[in-house]
Amino acid sequence: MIRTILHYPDKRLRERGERVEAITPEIQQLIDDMAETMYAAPGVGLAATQIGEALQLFIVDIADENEPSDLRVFINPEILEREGDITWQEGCLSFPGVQEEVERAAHVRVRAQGRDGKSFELEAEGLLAVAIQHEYDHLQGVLMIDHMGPLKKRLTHRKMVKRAEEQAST
Ligand code: GNR
Ligand code: NI
Repeated sequence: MIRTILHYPDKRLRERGERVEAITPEIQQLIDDMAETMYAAPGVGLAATQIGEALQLFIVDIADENEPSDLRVFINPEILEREGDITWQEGCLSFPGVQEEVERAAHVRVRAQGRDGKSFELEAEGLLAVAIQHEYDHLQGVLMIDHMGPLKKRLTHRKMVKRAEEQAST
């Protein structure tokens, strides 16, 4: 089922995800819903907190449209190492129409559990590293607007509030 993606300034985007204690059929269903929602959007990643599920769970797929899909599931993720710097023009499904350069670590090592509950470690760079850090932020209630300078931040905040007000009145 495609789920509704929350848009800033929805307060639920500021919630921290709670640890997933067991990979139940409900969690498996949630992962399926998240994948369907991400591919429909389309996006390269989606965090559970973006659909109002305050859990430590995100998915990423950075495969090109003309490549086979490459879904990666991260449950209870930990970033073990960050190295170097990279600036990437980021978007976020919770900030439609907003694009901004964000500085991140160029290289990360992450540990998480996969869909089967098995722990794995992964080293990532480029877009995969950027997407992992972007999604990891979501699980802490941290959003791309928090990485912006004060001017851009105010402008983006106003734009998003205005849009939410317009949508509430239609
Ligand atoms: O679809 C998305 N694209 C993207 C581009 C650059 C850096 C990060 C991202 S993640 C974003 C989807 C999203 O909002 N995930 O939380
Ligand atoms: Ni996002």
